[in-house]
Amino acid sequence: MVLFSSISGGQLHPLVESLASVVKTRRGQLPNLTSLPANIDFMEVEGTLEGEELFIWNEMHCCQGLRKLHLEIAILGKGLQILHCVFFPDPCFDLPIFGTDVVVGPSGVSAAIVDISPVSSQLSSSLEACLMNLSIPPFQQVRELPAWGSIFSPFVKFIRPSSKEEELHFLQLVDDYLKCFNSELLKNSSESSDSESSIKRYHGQLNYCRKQKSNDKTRRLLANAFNPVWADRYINEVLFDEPLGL
Ligand code: BLA
Repeated sequence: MVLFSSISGGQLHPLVESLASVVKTRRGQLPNLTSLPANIDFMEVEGTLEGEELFIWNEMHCCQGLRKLHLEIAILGKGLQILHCVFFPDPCFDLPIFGTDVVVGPSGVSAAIVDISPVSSQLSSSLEACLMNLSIPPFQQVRELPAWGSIFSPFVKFIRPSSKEEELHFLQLVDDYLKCFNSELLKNSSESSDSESSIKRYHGQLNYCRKQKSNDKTRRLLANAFNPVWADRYINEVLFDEPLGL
């Protein structure tokens, strides 16, 4: 975190800072939370893009029911900040994938997305009921999902917040989604790895990872800041590594 202040002039965008804190608080409520051993190559990364310094900072955990909880903040000079967070389930548990991504450019937040994405045909009825009960604020600028966005659930929110108030509404929404996700996790238990449903969820998670990897905007930014080979390794090994075979 020390490096952040030297690179970004000490200024994390308030939405990035508050979102990281929401994720950390909800993450801290999960059972048997443990840090994953750091891959030193990748946990803290520095590069340059068009003369500006790029810094990436990662946290990786696992807990009961989740094979990987990833929280990342990337800062490019004064112009660009990204918060990226995905909770990947252990396919033996009947759990979906939680994901949120916020991209802040020179003129403010350009993209804010949150979803609880199914890894089998649909979300469980208890999770659907929880999400359906939330009050969804009326965001003014709803963005269109790219073609690979078919992995997201009907509850996906992809917006460009048009005011500080909408940024706070988005923050509240992420917290609400995490609350639903956590309560689903707490009542879940493991099924055998050779059960038909575990195998289906494994393939569902594989599909999620492969579709996310086709997001050219992420790849382009990383390839420009570092190089294309490094970008592919980072995407395959850190951002969207595939679950180990069952
Ligand atoms: C878009 N992702 C983007 C954009 C950039 C990145 C620069 C374009 C912003 C815009 O269109 O306004 C870059 N995102 C990154 C980088 C990282 C990152 C470099 O996370 C990490 C180092 N992306 C995710 C996850 C989701 C996601 C978990 O990583 C959703 C849960 C979604 N990002 C997502 C979507 C877009 C996007 C849907 C818009 C893509 C498009 O419009 O084509």
